[in-house]
Amino acid sequence: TSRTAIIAGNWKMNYGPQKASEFTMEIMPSLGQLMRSYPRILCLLCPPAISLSSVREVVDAMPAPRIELGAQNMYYEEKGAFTGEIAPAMVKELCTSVILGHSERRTYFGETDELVNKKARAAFAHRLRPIICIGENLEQFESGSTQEVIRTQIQGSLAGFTPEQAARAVIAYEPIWAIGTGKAATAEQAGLVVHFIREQYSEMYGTEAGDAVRILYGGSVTSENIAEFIAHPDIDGALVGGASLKPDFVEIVRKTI
Ligand code: G2H
Repeated sequence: TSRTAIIAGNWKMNYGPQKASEFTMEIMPSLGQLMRSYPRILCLLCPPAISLSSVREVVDAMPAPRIELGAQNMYYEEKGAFTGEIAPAMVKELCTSVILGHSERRTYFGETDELVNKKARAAFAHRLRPIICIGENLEQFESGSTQEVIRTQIQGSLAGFTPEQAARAVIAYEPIWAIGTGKAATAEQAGLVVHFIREQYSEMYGTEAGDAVRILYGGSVTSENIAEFIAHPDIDGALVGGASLKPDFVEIVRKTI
């Protein structure tokens, strides 16, 4: 395919400014070398919002191509009385991308498809790349309603995009039962759902957008299993949680290229 791979490290609520800076310094030499050697991959570091500046400083000081920053969340309003939130323009100062609707946001903070959709529209308005997370939980998986759940999430979270916007968005398919559990989906399982997502996408936004959109797998990805996922023609990369906090993250990038 002509799609460039993406490996995104979602640090979740780990590493404050100091530790984030140290860890970035630790991985940048080997990560930078990989990125200089292989042009067809994009790497995203997504630390907690409070650590974005310190990671930005290290990345700027050790320049390497296509290593970009992403936020883990943001609000959709421009500014004002929204205590505790960060605005799209603030994210844009340091980041190219923003993770939206992660299952942890949906589960612990009540985010709905409607809210995720508002945030995604705000991301486009500020030329940020939204990484929109979808995925079924264990009960839905076991009752065989995965496709139905996925279809509803896609239609809700991605409603009203132009085909150009739709093509620029990134989708992360994260089966909730595989998140942080050490129990990754098989590449075959994940590949089937990712293929289904691409079909839905084509129906909504045309085959061009369906071909162009990058779809990532997320859920207990490590350097041990990344190759299987990448081998699937519909899977374009990974959203990595736990393993993105260790030098193993560089190994994941290495095995993607
Ligand atoms: C899924 C993933 C990253 P982990 O949440 O978003 O985390 O790799 O720890 O399962």
